[in-house]
Amino acid sequence: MAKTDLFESPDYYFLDELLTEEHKLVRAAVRDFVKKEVSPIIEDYAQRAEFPKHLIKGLGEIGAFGPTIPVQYGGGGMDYIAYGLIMQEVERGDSGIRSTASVQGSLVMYPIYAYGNEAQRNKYLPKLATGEMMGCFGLTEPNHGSNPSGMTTNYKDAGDHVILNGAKMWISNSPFADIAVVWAKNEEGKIKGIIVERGMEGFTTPETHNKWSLRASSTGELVFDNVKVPKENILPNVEGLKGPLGCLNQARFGIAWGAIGAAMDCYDTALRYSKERIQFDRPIGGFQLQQKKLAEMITEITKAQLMNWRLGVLKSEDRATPAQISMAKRNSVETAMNCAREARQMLGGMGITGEYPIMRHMMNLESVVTYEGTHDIHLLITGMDVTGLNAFQ
Ligand code: TGC
Ligand code: FAD
Repeated sequence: MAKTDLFESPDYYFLDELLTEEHKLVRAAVRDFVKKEVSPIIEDYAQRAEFPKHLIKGLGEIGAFGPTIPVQYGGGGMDYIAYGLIMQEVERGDSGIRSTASVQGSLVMYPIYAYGNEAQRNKYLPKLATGEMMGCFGLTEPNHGSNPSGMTTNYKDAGDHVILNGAKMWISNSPFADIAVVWAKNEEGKIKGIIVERGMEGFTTPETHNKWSLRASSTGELVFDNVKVPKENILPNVEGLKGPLGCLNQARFGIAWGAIGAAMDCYDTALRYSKERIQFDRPIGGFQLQQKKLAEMITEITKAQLMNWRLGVLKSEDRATPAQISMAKRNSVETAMNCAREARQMLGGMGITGEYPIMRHMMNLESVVTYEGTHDIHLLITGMDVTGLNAFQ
């Protein structure tokens, strides 16, 4: 049976007063979409471990794909607060759906926009913005996750095209993506971005099964067996690891906002439940131990909302540093995981069922804390930033 989504957004420090009318309109449209299209179906799709492909068109219509990409290429031309709000609302529905939007906007459209030429921008961006074309991002390899600089995927010059070999794994959307932005080494060992299209001979995308997390998101591999890729598909304007890491700045920013969306949903669900569930002849919300959980949740959510808002302002002014983004990604995911655990306990046995969204959020967050740089990697990025000493070398 389709579920009614009763979500009410917590805003303890009146952060709405810092938003423009456009921000609120964008947020309202996404919230409405999530309530009507995502919440009623997401539990069933997650249980079946299936990505709800029919949502793609609607995600394009609400501007979830490439909100900050200029309008002339089909993007939303919006600022980073608007982008953050979109990710917050989408992940409030499900982290897997936000993953699809993050990958499409930040990891596929952004590199084509930032590092591509005009022909590449015009060929791909408008279709990616509507969802008519879907993309994925291949950086991680079986033997190179946290240390992508060691990647072995490579291409060799062969006249008007290159020959690509190697494999990527843990790639969101790969099983159904039309194109993949792949990071590979050239013959000089320099990392370059290259657009690989479905249908190119020797290119396959096997799906990864048996995930307990992000079950409503499709994850797979990218396998390149002597794939002939035209040279015109190489992104000309970046070289080195700063190419893919530059994309990750965009996506990690979206996760910082998105994870707090999941936290807000857990808090809101637990708050409502605590007022309705009667034990010992009174609502459990009247017990001090339950109030402690709620008070700590809303405190941490509010701190993270403030951090995200400030980061959004800095990002819109092009002043946010990668280390500031790392701090927010790490803080938001930790906050969300703690909220999910506490909220789940507050629902007692009901907390482990699909009647409520909390367990699904909790399981999803186990991926969110790992991808786009693990919790420990982001801690080390902060450590390096404040000490000036690099723990990676
Ligand atoms: P390092 O020597 O520090 O840096 C190499 C070059 O990159 C530059 N750089 C950055 N540029 C832009 N943005 C950043 N955030 C940057 N961080 C570093 C740096 O200045 C240098 O430039 P240059 O010009 O001197 O060459 O690199 P390292 O090899 O020591 O590695 C550093 C480390 C560990 C922090 C980095 O590699 C890292 O972040 N590792 C984590 C890997 C990761 O996040 N993978 C994510 C894969 S994609 C994904 O998970 C998508 S999930 C999507 C979804 O479903 O939502
Ligand atoms: P490892 O790098 O092997 O790390 C294992 C453990 O060692 C971690 O706890 C890590 O923190 C720790 N560790 C590693 N190095 C250090 C160090 N120097 N100091 C201290 N501790 C360290 N990748 C893509 O390219 N595209 C995608 O679309 C994508 N989607 C994903 C979707 C899902 C569902 C998942 C789970 C992953 C996805 N990833 C994607 C991959 C993701 O980015 C990697 O899983 C992540 O970067 C970690 O790499 P790893 O899994 O190889 O772990």
